[in-house]
Amino acid sequence: MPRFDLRLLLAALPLALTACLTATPSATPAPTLAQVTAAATAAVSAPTSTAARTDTALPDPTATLTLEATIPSTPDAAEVMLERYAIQEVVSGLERPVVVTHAGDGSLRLFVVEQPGRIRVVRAGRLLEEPYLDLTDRVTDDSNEQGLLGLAFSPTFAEDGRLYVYYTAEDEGKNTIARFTTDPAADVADPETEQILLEVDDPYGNHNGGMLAFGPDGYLYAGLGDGGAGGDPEDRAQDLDSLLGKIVRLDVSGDALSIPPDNPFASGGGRPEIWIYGLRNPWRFSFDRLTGDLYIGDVGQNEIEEIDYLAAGEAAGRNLGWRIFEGTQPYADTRHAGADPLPPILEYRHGADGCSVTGGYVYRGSDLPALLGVYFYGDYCSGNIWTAWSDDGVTWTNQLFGDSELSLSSLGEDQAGELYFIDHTGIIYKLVAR
Ligand SMILES: [Ca+2]
Ligand SMILES: [Ca+2]
Repeated sequence: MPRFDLRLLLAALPLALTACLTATPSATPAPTLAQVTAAATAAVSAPTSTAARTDTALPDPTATLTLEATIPSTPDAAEVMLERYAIQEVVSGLERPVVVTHAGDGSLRLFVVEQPGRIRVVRAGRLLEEPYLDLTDRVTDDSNEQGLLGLAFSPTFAEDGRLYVYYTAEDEGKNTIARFTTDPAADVADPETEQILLEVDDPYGNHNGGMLAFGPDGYLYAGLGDGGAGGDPEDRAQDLDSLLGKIVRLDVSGDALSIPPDNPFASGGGRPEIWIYGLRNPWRFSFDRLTGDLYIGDVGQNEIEEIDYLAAGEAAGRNLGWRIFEGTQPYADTRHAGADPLPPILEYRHGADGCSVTGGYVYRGSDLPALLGVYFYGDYCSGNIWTAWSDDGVTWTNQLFGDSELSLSSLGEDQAGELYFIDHTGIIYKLVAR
């Protein structure tokens, strides 16, 4: 198969960060990656890391948080990285792919979501012609952020045959979460088995969220955008009576949807489905499959893209800031719904770095041991792929991994934890060693 080289931006972009040479990655990741990380010193403007974050940061919407970047100082890393890794084409010919995932059933199949409303199967490297599920009759993608946006298989799919999708409904553009049930071994599912679990009215065509993922607790998490337009005009992300601008946490283990009893507003104070709030458009988020930590890429307004991090057990009821803040910058003085906003761990400004963040995954595969524990994410507009890691969840090291030149709509994992990158133009790539 052809190889697609990761290429570093070696042009002399101004180094916009102030180096704060405090963090030397230790146990995680392994030393080989620590060498790779020095590429930032080769003049790439990597996203800034918010060193020394505390739970009480950003108490004052009129304040501006000072950022300090942590940039490793090992030289010649760009060469090391170029020698070690590449992204390799797995399958092409897809229509606007936005998800690649697995069913956890040992079948080694990859499932790819095409935004217009189809799920496709890749088996043994081959894209099956017949769609796994064709929902184009009920999905709208009239607006470029609408469509079939999310897919998650039940953690016990091999037994229960349940899968979950998130789409923009033909019916008034509602954000819709639905379950389908199928023979787990089949390569085609039946669209008539649909059971709609949650519908959320959506006033505008953009910011529709779309991520679905099961957490380590077995609950289904879904990311909803703030509804859209610009600047969250109805202040929904801070409104605890709205599901827009939230990540919700749902118990789908029974036949009907139910609310986990330990959801933060399960017994009042807001919609019981809410898990965290203050999000603008959490297009992609993921749980570290080893630690259960939550990573969110929250797409910014006009200036700042951000990555949020919530350690396992510390996420419930947190306010991630929007629209009081865009990244770490005050955006709009707004009603303060509850807890103090939690700042991002990483942010970057629109420009050469990109314009729309694509949250990714912590690498937990077996093919690339030097990358264990490293979070990969990127930007849709620039195609940049970055890595980030932390020993303590407080001080983060962030590093450009490469300029993929992809329209990077999503990252994905297979069952083994190997990483994939999706080019929205129709191609899936896998991260490989050279
Ligand atoms: Ca919307
Ligand atoms: Ca935020």
